[in-house]
Amino acid sequence: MADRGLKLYYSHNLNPRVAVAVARHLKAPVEFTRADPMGSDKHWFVPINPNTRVPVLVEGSHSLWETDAIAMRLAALTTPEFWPLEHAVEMMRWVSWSAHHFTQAGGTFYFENLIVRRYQFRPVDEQALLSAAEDFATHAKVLDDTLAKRDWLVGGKLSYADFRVATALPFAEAASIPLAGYGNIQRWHDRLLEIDAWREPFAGIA
Ligand SMILES: N[C@@H](CCC(=O)N[C@@H](CS)C(=O)NCC(=O)O)C(=O)O
Repeated sequence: MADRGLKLYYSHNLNPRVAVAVARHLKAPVEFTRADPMGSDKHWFVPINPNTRVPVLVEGSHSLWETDAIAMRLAALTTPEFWPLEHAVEMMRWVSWSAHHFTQAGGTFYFENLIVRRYQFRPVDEQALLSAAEDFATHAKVLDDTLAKRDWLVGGKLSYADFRVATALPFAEAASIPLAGYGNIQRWHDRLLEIDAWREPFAGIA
């Protein structure tokens, strides 16, 4: 693939972690640039992402934000089977379910137990954690039951759906995400952790 001057802005948080893992797994020819979009880089970040969030994929004069859109673009450029268009509806189902249910719940543990505790800009919201625990239990059962019957979520092989649904799981231990008892999820995530790009997306970069 010709060098398109792709630049991926990232931090080590949940969503940019997924985008970096995708880029590395697909061996996309991106230049990785660590950024602090809500802090020291805010003044120049707004034009490339008015939401002041990472990840952002800059391609020439075009900037693309949202992890899912970036993953779709990188797959289209390098490895279309990672976002299989013949399974577009199933892909959409799991990407949406991750955002609205499973990673929504897991992300609350990440935010309250890691980010809020680290930066101490407010007390930990214990009510939010209780509510997330309830949601997590509901949705983890759905995923665990699904994974009882298959190794990967869509089309019988690894795809972006697996990366996206697993967004919060690399932080499960540190963020106290209540994964115990979901053996199928744990075995599936162990399979993901065998992939270098998923296990160590930031190896060798800032
Ligand atoms: N919906 C966006 C969410 C992006 C987002 O919330 N990014 C957070 C990290 S998870 C961020 O930029 N936080 C500031 C930082 O990491 O420096 C996506 O899926 O890409």
